[in-house]
Amino acid sequence: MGLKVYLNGKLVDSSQAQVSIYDHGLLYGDGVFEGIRSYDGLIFQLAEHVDRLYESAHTIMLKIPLSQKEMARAVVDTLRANRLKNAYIRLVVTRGVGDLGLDPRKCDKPTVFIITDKIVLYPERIYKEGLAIVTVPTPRNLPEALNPQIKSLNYLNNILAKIEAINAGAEEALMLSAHGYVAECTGENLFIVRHGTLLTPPAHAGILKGITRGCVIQLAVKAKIPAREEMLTRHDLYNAQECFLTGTAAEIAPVVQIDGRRIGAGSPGPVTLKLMGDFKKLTKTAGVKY
Ligand code: PXG
Repeated sequence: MGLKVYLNGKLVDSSQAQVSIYDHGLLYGDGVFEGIRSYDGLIFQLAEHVDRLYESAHTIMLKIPLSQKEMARAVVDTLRANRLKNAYIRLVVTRGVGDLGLDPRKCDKPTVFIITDKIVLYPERIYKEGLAIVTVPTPRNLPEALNPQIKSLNYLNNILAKIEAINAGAEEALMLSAHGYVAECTGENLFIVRHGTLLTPPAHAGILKGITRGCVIQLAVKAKIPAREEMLTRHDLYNAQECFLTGTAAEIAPVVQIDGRRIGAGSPGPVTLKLMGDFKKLTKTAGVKY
């Protein structure tokens, strides 16, 4: 028997979990999602992720047929059914089944599913030695056209960037805004350390304000590391002493090379290592028990 997934109110075997080809999540990317982690039986930042899911849904006028409390409960139930202590949790809500037109009014019931599975992280080597990333030609979506705070099922912008990074032989893509400022990577936010100060692009650079990003800023404040948002150029990145990425899947991943330029000493720096340690502690102590 495979893993159980939550699908529209029921726990079913993953091999039996099916969604219609008329689902607008599939036909149009009309839906929203979240990626969450659990560590040693603690769900990390569950309320923050559920809040963000409901905010994304509200903006696209998608009414989720569960309360936030019921959604959190469904996450717990799914994890328990699979006896997973360390999991990657994917929450998806789509517009549901409709016809072949765009009109969301034709979809009367949203599709809700929750997958809990083992996680595939970057290999351990990445956390010791750091990543090499490259700037890709595809700019991040114009936030005026599609606000990246909406975590929608439409990730082609990021997927194109990922393909460009892979084609260039790099592990991850650095995406710029349409104006050429540093935005983020395909599923991670970016930070640099410049003369002891932690810097990261603000929301108006066209980024998703990541939950891990928020945690890292709080950890920095606690550790008395000055931290602020600032519009950054590639020049700022090339000349930083340290650089790292943050995301639910990646956690904190050091970056040691950007577009062929070595960053700092070419190995994970002291601020990065301190924050990685503090973050690890946080994941093991804070969270919703199940
Ligand atoms: N930027 C974008 C565009 C993202 O999609 C982040 C930043 C980091 O946000 P959090 O809240 O996770 O700190 C994301 C995260 C994955 C994966 O498995 C991650 C995301 C989406 C899809 C897959 O790495 N989103």
